[in-house]
Amino acid sequence: MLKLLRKPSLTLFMECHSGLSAKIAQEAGHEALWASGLSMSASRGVRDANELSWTQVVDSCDEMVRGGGGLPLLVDGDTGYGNFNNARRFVSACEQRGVAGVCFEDKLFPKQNSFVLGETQKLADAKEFGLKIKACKDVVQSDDFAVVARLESFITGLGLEDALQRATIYEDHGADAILCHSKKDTTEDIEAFMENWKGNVPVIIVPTTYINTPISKFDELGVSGVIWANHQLRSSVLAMQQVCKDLAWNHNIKDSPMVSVKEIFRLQEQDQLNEDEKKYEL
Ligand code: SPV
Ligand code: MG
Repeated sequence: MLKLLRKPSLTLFMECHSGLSAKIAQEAGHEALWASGLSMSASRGVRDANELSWTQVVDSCDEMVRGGGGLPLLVDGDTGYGNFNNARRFVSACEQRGVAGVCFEDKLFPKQNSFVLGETQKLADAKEFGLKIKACKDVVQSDDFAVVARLESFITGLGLEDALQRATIYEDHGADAILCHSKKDTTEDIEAFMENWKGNVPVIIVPTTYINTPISKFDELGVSGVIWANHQLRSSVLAMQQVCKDLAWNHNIKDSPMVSVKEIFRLQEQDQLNEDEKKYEL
């Protein structure tokens, strides 16, 4: 993943939350995947507030690594599920399962999603978070595995100065990349950060609220990675709500968007099993 983030052109990460969604992203031609905490939680019917255990997240990553057919997977590790020790155990478990990188945000456990209204969570002590990143880097085996430090300064209203100071501390403690998050509907925070930060590691952004910005603008600003953070989840919810209503109210699916059962079999590679049965069964 580090090679990918350090290349001159933008790396685009597509959200996934299951083996199936990872496969769909890979088939569409995406080059990298984002295992979204929001989507993994929502798809299991719980809040994005550390209601999923970290072993549930690791199990989901295992599915996504296999479903993504080799695409590098960056996993949303929230705040690291506790202190430096919990975070590094999570990193090791992810790396053992073929994950390509983990992102930790500088909030406190249990976290809340950054877009929750009225969210006033305090940030972690910057030095302590830096040491958490360092502890994670110290257990990573592969040179290409990325430990990403995510800044929540703009989300919590602390602003540019705090973001710049934190980014420098995190880079000094070995962060391979900085994820700069913003909830504005313009690129104002990201522009301010990119124009003022003097660090060297790649910067990743999550343009959920400023989704209509052309990606050429991110390139011009010097951003290295863009995460489309929740779009498979949101579009699938719409389709699921539609078909449930159609069947509940009209008892038919003539207007419901859906694929055939045959397409599901294709995505599951049923043909391969049929072939293998001929080979291995009497
Ligand atoms: C996620 O996808 O879970 C993220 C991005 O962390 S956000 O929802 O914007 O916090
Ligand atoms: Mg998240």
